[in-house]
Amino acid sequence: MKIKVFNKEEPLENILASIRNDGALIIKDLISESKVKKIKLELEPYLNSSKSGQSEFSGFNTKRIGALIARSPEIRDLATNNLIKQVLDAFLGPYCDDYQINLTQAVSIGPGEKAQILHRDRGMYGGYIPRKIEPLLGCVWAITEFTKENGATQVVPTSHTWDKSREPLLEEIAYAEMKPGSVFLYTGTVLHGGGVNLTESARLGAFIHYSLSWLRQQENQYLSCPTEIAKTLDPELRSLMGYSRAGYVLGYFSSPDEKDDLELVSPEELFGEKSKYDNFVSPKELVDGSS
Ligand SMILES: O=C(O)CCC(=O)C(=O)O
Ligand SMILES: [Fe+2]
Repeated sequence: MKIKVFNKEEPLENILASIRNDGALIIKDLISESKVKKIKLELEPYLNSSKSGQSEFSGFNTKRIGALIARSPEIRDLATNNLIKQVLDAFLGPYCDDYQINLTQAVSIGPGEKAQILHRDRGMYGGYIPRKIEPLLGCVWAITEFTKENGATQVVPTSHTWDKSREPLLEEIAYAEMKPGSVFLYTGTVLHGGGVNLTESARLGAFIHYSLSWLRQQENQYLSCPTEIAKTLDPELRSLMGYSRAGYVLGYFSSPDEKDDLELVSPEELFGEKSKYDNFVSPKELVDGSS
């Protein structure tokens, strides 16, 4: 099977049809080569000082680092890319009032790495979410080239519609082969996994995953990017990271310091902003909105 590859000028409805039908797609050249080089330079010190994985799932020859928003200023505008947001609005929008960043992770698959077991990322929620709800969309930004030989993500198009017990045939597995600056999008339900790396150099991808904002985030954004850094960020990005109220009550806080006079308020107040939900829900809407 093959993954569909689109230019960034492709009409949105074709991109959406492909994510809905196949569960995965590639958008070519969404960021420039010079931007990719800058991201690589920002990530390198952290990758150089990190150890390889300690489990079969993480990969014994694979390095993973998080906190990409805090560590890589060049990555920040990838998280709020307009085209990606349009896809998220249409794809996750039906299941939530808002979506959020679920994780940021650079994955460097080193020489000699074996193929990762094919899995559905929604598995982290332990089967509590019915299939009719799609909880996640993953974006993998290629920082090096992705080839079948160097560990390009394996993905099984259409497997998001399969029964959980169905296993793919070899010829049903596709590979997210792409040049640096392209991005691979895949749903939380499609089968995928890191590829085998038979080459002498590492395959590097910057993962930004999004989830429904009523779900627990996989990477704790408040610890990975504490308030001192968050206050320097673009408000839209900060809100996507979870420094925002999600709906009527989710995510409010009180300051532990009584001098602050912040009691049951939206995180936005920390940064002198208002939550879009401040005047949003009438008592009737609240009652009607329950499932
Ligand atoms: O590195 C990759 O291409 C995929 C990694 C992955 O799917 C995971 O770690 O959950
Ligand atoms: Fe995965």
